[in-house]
Amino acid sequence: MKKTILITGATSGIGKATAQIFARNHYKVIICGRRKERLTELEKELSEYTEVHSLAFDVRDKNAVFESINSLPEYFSQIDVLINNAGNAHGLDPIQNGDVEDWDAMIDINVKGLLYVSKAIIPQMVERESGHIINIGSTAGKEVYPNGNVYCGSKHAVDAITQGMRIDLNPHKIKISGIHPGLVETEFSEVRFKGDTERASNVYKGFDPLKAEDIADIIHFVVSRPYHVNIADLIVMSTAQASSTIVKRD
Ligand code: NDP
Ligand code: 8X3
Repeated sequence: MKKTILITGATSGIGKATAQIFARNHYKVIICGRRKERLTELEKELSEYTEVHSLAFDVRDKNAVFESINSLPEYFSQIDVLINNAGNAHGLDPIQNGDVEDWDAMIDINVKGLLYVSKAIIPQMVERESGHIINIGSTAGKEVYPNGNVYCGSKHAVDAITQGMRIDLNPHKIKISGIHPGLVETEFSEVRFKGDTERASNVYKGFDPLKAEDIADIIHFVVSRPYHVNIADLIVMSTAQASSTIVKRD
């Protein structure tokens, strides 16, 4: 029987590449994000390989999260794998200059959004005593870099929540994995720098950054291990990167 995967943040970057690899590997795929036109386009593309269902909601909107997930047609309602990927950085400022709206966005999306989506799906996994949840953290969840303050805090929270999930869901036979990428060239920096494409592209200049497909490939590897193998925690960086701030550029 085909397994079903739900991916948040599938309209771009890591989430989109993850939807593509799982569709090609014949999972039923539920793609989520706010941008409906992108979901429609991706649904069309992936439908060549498998059955696809789109859910448009903002992970910050608790009611929308529960209503959307509870409204899934029966064919898609058993979720075997959840990829909590939706998230972004907003701003890169010293704490004293930080924008409170940016802080709200990062905590509400990266932390609370992840919790809402998990809360909507975990009960069915507990009932079935099976399932796999992968939380996309970051190297920013393993170390703190200058001006990263609240984004790093949000990803440290994801790391702690991932560990907590693993402990609490262990008796229920549910696998929990944390994947922590370094610099991946996606729309991430465009969002962080509020559409300043030049500043965004400079982040990835002079070295070979990770691509969304590199992370998607690793997510697929983690999910496709036999039941007794759980890759609990994984840090992935470009070879040019030694830490958040040490990158060998040309
Ligand atoms: P992108 O900006 O390319 O993708 C972000 C995705 O998150 C989009 O699909 C976006 O969809 C979705 N999203 C953002 N806000 C919301 C919201 N409020 N409600 C629902 N969906 C939302 O970035 P990446 O692919 O790089 O980022 C994916 C994850 O990887 C994030 O958690 C990020 O923190 C993490 N990460 C990224 C790294 C990088 O260097 N790129 C490195 C380490 C971790 P839409 O706008 O349509 O809602
Ligand atoms: C994204 C990686 O270093 O830009 O989480 O914070 S970094």
